[in-house]
Amino acid sequence: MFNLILFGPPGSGKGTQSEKLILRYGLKHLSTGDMLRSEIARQTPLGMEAKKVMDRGELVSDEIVIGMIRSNIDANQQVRGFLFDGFPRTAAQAVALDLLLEEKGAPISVMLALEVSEEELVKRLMKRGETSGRSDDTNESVIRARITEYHNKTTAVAAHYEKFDKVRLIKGEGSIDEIFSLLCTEIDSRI
Ligand code: B4P
Repeated sequence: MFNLILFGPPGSGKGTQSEKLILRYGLKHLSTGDMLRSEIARQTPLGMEAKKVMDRGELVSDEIVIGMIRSNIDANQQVRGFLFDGFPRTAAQAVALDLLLEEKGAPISVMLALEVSEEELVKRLMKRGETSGRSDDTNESVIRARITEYHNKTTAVAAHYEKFDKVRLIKGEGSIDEIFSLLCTEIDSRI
C-alpha cells in the first residue's frame, strides 16, 4: 500500500490537488472536510454539531474525526493506498492514524506539505466563498481564525512526521498544473 498525507494550511490546494492525484495514482481519497460537509448536508446530529465549530473557524473534536477516518479505512480494505487530505490536523490525530495504519502494516510513506503565504490563502478562500456557498469561506475573520488554528494545532503534525524524516515541502504557489507536477515528482520517486 502507498499511503500519502497531503498537508498544508486552509486554502493551500489540498482538495484541488487531491482530485488530480487520486486519478493519476488510483488512491482512495479520504478528506475529513468533505466527510464533515456531507454530514452537514444530510443534517445529521454529528453534522449539526460540527457546523457550529466549523463556522467559527475552529477544529472539530479529535474524537469525531478519528472515528470517521477509522470507519472509512475499515470500509476500504482492498485499495492501493489512501490519500489523506486535511487529516491529521492535530498531534493526537497523527498518533491515532499511525496506530490505525500500523494494524495494517502499511505506514505513511510521505507527507507532502504545500507552502503558501497567508495573504494568498485569504485571497483564494475569499474568492472561493463568492461561489462555494461555504459559510466558513465568506468571512475574512473566520478565514484568519482557521489559519490561526493551523498555526496553533496543525503545524505539530508536520513536526511529528519530521521525526521520521517523512516530510517534503512543496511550493504551493504557481499554477495548479505546476504544483501537481512537483507533487508527482515526489510520489514517483517513492511509489
Ligand atoms: P477542509 O475541507 O480540509 O478544507 P480547507 O482547509 O478549507 O481547504 P483546502 O486546502 O482543501 O482547499 P483548497 O486549497 O483545495 O477543512 C474545512 C474545515 O473542516 C476546517 O476548518 C475544520 O473546521 C474542519 N475539519 C476538516 N478536517 C478536520 C480535522 N481533521 N480535524 C478537525 N477539523 C477538521 O482550495 C482553496 C481555493 O484555492 C479553491 O478555490 C481553489 O480553487 C483555489 N486554489 C487551489 N490551488 C490554487 C492555485 N495553485 N492557484 C490559485 N488558486 C488555487
